[in-house]
Order: sequence, then C-alpha cells, then structure tokens
Amino acid sequence: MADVNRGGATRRAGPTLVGVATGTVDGGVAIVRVSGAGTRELVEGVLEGELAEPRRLVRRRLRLLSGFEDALVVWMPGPRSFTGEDVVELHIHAGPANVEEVVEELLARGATAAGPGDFSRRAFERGRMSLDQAEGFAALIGAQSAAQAAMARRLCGGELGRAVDGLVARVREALLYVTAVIDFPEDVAESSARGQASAVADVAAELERWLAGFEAGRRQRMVPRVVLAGPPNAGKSALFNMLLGHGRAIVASQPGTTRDYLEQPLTIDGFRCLLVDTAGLRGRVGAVEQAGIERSREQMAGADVIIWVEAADEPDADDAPPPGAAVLRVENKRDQGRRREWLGACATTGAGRQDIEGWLRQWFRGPGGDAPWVGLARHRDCAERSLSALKRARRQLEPDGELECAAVDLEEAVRHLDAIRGRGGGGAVGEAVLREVFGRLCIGK
Ligand SMILES: Nc1nc2c(ncn2[C@@H]2O[C@H](COP(=O)(O)OP(=O)(O)O)[C@@H](O)[C@H]2O)c(=O)[nH]1
Ligand SMILES: [Mg+2]
Repeated sequence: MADVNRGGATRRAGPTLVGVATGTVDGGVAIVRVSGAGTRELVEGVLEGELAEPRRLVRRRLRLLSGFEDALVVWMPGPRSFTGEDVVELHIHAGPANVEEVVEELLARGATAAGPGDFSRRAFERGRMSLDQAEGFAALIGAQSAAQAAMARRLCGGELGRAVDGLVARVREALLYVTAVIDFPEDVAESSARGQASAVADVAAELERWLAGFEAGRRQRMVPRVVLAGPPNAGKSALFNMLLGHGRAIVASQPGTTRDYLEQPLTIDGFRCLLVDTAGLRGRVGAVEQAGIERSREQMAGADVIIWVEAADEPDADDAPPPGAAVLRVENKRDQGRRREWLGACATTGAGRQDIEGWLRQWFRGPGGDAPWVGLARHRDCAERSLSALKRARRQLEPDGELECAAVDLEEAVRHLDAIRGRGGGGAVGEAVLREVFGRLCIGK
C-alpha cells in the first residue's frame, strides 16, 4: 500500500480493485473497472501494447489463458476519474465465462475483487462525490418510475448538497459574529452578535420549507399501492378495469366474484402506482370468499391510498375503510341514482375516470403548495436536528440569552447539516476564518 497525497490530505491507498461495472453480464458488452494506485501496471500486464492517452477509447488485445480477447480500453488517471484514483475500464464481450476469465486474470496479477459499493466508497473518500450524491446514485439504480429517476438524478447532480452548503455558509457567518463577541468583548459590540438572530431565523425557515416538502418528495419517489375496496357488487372490478383502460378483472353481477386480490401497474402523468382490486367485504360467506375478504383487509392495511367504492343504488355498507391510508370515497353506478355526496362515477360509461385520476395525481404530487424536497429520510433527520439547534440558538441570541450557548447551538446546527453531505466535523472555527471576520468587523478601527 502506498501513501498518496492529493488536495493536501494524505490518505492510505487501498488495494487495486477490480469489478464488473455493468449491471448485468447478459448484455452485449460488459465493462470491467479497475481502480487504485497499481492500476496502470496491473492492466498493462494483460494488454498487448500500452494504455493510450487519458480518456480515449482504444482497441487493445487482452492476453488470457484461453486466447486473446478483443477489448476497448479507456485510461482515466486520477484524480479525474469516477473514484478519484487511477482507473481503467475494459469494454469486453459480455458472457459469464469471458467476463470471469478477464476478472480472474486481473485477480491473478494482484487486484482485489471489489465488494458492493466499493468504487463509490472510494469516490466519496476522495471527495469525488458527497454522501447525498452517493445516496442519489443508489436511488437512481433503484428507480422504478420516471418521477423517481428524476428525483434521484437531482440528488446525484448535487442539488441538495449545494443547497446545504449555502445554509452552512450562512450559519457559519452568524457563528463568526457570535464568536467574535465572545472572544473580543472589548472590541466587538454585542449587538453585532445579537443582530444575527434574523439570519438564523431565515435559515431555520428555509429548513422548515425543506421539511414541509419532504412528504411531497417521498410520494413522488415511491410506487404507492392504491387499493379499491368496499362492499361486493359496488363495481370495484369495473372501476379497476376502467382505470387500467382494459378488462383485467372479471366483472359480474353475482356478488363475491372477486376472490383474490389483483394488482396491476398504472401510470398517471409519469406517476406510477400499483392499482389493487380486492374481494368485496361482507359477512356470512363461504370459506373461499372468506379467505378473499381476509386478503382484502390485509391489502387495505398496507394501502397508501384506498379508493372506497359503494354503489348509488345500495344503502350504506356496514364496513368502512380503516384509518391509516388516504381515502377517496367514490359512489359508483351514478346512472342508477345518487345517494352520497362523494365523487361520482359510472364504470359502465367511464364517467368519473378523470375525476379519480385527478384526485390521485393531486395525491401523488403531495401536500398542496409544498414544493417537493429531494431529501431522503436520513437528510430529513439531519435537517430536523439542525433546525432544533437553530431554534435554540435563536432564543439565546435574544437580549437575555447566553452567547456562549448560542455558539454551541450554531456549531451543532452546522454539524448536522454537514452530516447530510457526509462530512464529520465542521464545528470549529479556524484562525484563518476568524481573521476574515475580524477584517469585516474592523477590529481596532
Ligand atoms: N349500472 C351500472 N352497473 C355497474 C356499474 N359498474 C359496475 N356495474 C355492474 O355491477 C356488477 C358488479 O360489478 P363488479 O365490478 O364485479 O363489482 P365488484 O364486486 O365491486 O368488483 C356487474 O354486473 C357490473 O356490470 C355502473 O357504473 N353502473
Ligand atoms: Mg370484483
């Protein structure tokens, strides 16, 4: 292992890693990535010829035990690479045996097999990406809808990190004023510290806006379960088919037709959900239908949204949707009359479809007016902790508050924000920064 020194920070380089960078090996091409201090030497041991100039894809032959493999090779010396280390990517023919032989050859020459996330981990350690970005990459890989992918890409792009850095800078500035008054009470007027209260309140308000948008963001990231439930014969299966636009479920006049639940993906304006049709709820039925009803209850319990359906020509059902999920009440069979002040539909004509879709679209978007926040649950926790520290600091900046306490709280607020980006410390104010603020405060004027 060799010590490397980049950007002033000395780190111990790990072994040279090798791993298959493509998602699967059943495509036409597989990419084998090699990263670490020994990359060049290691790869050139397998190549016929040398690596080309950086970032240029060239054709090279790889010497394997079973013969030559024709590859496209790109050399990306650190720090301008994904991991920040020296990296080579070998584009080879896919196929498990071929890929395995190339990897084995590199392992035999001293590389170490990469584990899950190892390349990204190195990228993070070398400052090539922050923790929130790494979380974005994971979210992008796991994205199942265009809306999810869009949110994940914003995280990958560093949008959250930049916003966090903006807030950190503002809190640090307030902290500098407070620290200056604490350290130099003779020279710096106390009012310059107390005057930071409004700046701190502004940052707190911004964090509150972020947190308010968390639920909206969460809904856009998930694939919610939308469950049709209600008494038998209300037209749940007919509405299920209507929303899907095709006849997936059996619709029949005989009550208790749907015995098991059915689920189908449904996309409304790029928002993807799973639409679930269930057996109708009613008492005193045969064993099979009873089993179906049990499943309906399970589906309702796990629902994000319940579309509760009753028919306009039937009295109110004995059952009601359980608490927990959001509930849209729909009165179907409006062609037969009107009994309830619910959203009306007629599955046989398709009436009410747009209203139901509109309601769902609104729910997918999230709480009214709150701009969706890209932050994930961990970021929310950090933001919440930072917010409460800021609120405490804000109180200590009042005329009767303790400035020392305010400083501690502001440092804590910074620490929690830094944790979003994966930075550990961040509370201490260095001498250089103090000099900067003293210049601004005109000490010893
Ligand atoms: N008149 C009328 N009949 C409907 C409507 N929707 C469904 N039905 C009929 O009601 C019966 C039960 O429908 P179904 O979807 O199987 O109900 P489910 O038990 O709730 O799934 C079938 O005969 C459907 O044709 C509607 O809007 N108007
Ligand atoms: Mg049904």
